[in-house]
Amino acid sequence: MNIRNIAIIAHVDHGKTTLVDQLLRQSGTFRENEATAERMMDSMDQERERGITIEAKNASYAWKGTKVNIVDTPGHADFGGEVERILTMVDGCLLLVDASEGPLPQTRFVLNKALQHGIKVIVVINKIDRPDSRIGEVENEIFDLFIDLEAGEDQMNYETIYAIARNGLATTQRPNDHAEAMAFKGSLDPLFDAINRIVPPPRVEAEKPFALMVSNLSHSDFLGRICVGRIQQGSVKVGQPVAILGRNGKRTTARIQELMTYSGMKQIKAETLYAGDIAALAGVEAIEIGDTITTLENMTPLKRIEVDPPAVNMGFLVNSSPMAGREGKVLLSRELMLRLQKEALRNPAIRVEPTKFPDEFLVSGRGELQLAVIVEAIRREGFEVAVGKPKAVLNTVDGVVCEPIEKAFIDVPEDHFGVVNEMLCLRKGKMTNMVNKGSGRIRLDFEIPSRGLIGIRSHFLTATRGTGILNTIFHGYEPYKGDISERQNGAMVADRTGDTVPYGLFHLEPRGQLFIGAGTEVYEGMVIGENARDNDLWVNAVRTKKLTNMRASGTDEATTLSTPRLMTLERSLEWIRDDEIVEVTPKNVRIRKRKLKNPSGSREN
Ligand SMILES: Nc1nc2c(ncn2[C@@H]2O[C@H](COP(=O)(O)OP(=O)(O)OP(=O)(O)O)[C@@H](O)[C@H]2O)c(=O)[nH]1
Ligand SMILES: [Mg+2]
Repeated sequence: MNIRNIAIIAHVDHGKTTLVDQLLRQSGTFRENEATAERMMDSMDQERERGITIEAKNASYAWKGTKVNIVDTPGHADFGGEVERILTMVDGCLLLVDASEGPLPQTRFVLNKALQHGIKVIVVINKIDRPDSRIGEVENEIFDLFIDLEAGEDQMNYETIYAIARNGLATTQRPNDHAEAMAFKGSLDPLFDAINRIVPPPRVEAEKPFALMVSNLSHSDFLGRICVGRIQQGSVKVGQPVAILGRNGKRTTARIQELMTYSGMKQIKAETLYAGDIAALAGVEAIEIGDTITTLENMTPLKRIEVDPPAVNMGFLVNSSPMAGREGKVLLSRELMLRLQKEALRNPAIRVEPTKFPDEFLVSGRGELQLAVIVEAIRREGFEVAVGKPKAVLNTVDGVVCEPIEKAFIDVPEDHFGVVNEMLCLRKGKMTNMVNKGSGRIRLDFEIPSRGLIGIRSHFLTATRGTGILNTIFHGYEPYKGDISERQNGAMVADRTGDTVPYGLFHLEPRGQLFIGAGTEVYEGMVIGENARDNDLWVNAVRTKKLTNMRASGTDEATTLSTPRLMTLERSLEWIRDDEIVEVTPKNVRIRKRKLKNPSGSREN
């Protein structure tokens, strides 16, 4: 059988999932009633809600007698580790670039990885329907990017396709202007043909003993762990005994229970699979991404995948709040550890370590979003957990303490330059370049510690009224840049347990910004707002009006409260200090002091 294996890579939001969707549809992969939702590949709840792809996913379609395995990858920088391991399965990739935004940091990152792996690249300039598209310029920028990344002569001879993924259109002819792009009619046929023609068949060794490197792991309730990878050598049969070659020469054995291949978005059973195809296999439980599955005789593992080191970590704790267990099941120390280890097994960019406290584990990942996604997943499974402040992962190089630095690429209207510059400088950012595009917008490049970026996105959007664009990418380790001033304000903390009432909260409003409204159950040590001053303020949030036998003369005090500030998981993680943690249950996100007792012991009346 003719096979092609491709990945689809790009900066976040440039239209990868939309294009995969259309490729599957137009190749007749879905039956009539199957293709219901848009962007079917973004099948996880969190992906649908956040509108971004979080996990890479496999699918396949057939075109003119060739089976094309296609992997959709996430574009967000926090999930870059996924892209890297996916590239080990493919021989070609579609590099999608937005016709208006042009190549952005993640475009650079993924193209660099593709070039390093020697993968054939097809450039797809997408969204040519955008009124602000600038196709010619974007083409030049892509060309410069290839040069800059030192692409080889062969790699420089890439072909370019122009597309409107959303409408399922592709052409090899560059539209001369926007009107021409809009008048364009057709289908994705030129892209289908280009893939079959340009992407080489899998570079595999069919005569050698069976070997597959695990590029992805998933789980099925029926089959248990499922390993996904490309068969690099030989062939494999159901029932075959295999050896697993792990890290540091570790070797175990197992038997293949089930063998599957991709057909559309589904996995279908197969008896035998051959070199070149992407296989999903069950029966091997103890395995890590990067391990080689091979015959019992073969002792040579395939080259392991290495990914960029984690930049951010945070503590995951057993939920010990007074309300623990009321809204979900509390994960006990051992259960929490197993749950986190499962995450690390699926994702080589995640690391889990014990801490000096038995109830707390340190989880490291590429960025805060990646960690927040894990917290969110745990809570959706019905569990409770608590998490500490995200921090940069430090690294000692030649006796010097170093921290991860990111490059931040910013595009803002001129009049927001001041606020944005100040925001980044306060967070220890250093401007390395500034270009005035002459269009009323400027481009700024910064180098900034990863920890300076924690939570910056929401502030950035507010400061630029939603008009700014901020992209970041890992740059390297540099000596520690010194303390970044934390939150200036103290917390407002409940000094006793009870239900909040409008009367009690009304008296607290002048003293800061509340996070909760009336009728909320609070406990001693729970943070209910931000103090206007820099110290922590322990308050009585459940105070009720003293009853007297005298009738209040005339007007009662009006108790209309202003809207509390909604503290989502992400906002809370950014807001908290070291002595605070976030309690996450399936129903609520609460901020609390690590130590619940008021240190001064005094109570407000
Ligand atoms: N105007 C226009 N919008 C498009 C086109 N293709 C995709 N989009 C829109 O771009 C947005 C992002 O599309 P996705 O397919 O989710 O992008 P993605 O690259 O998969 O994003 P991540 O997986 O999060 O990196 C969606 O709102 C799409 O509707 C296009 O050709 N033209
Ligand atoms: Mg996507």
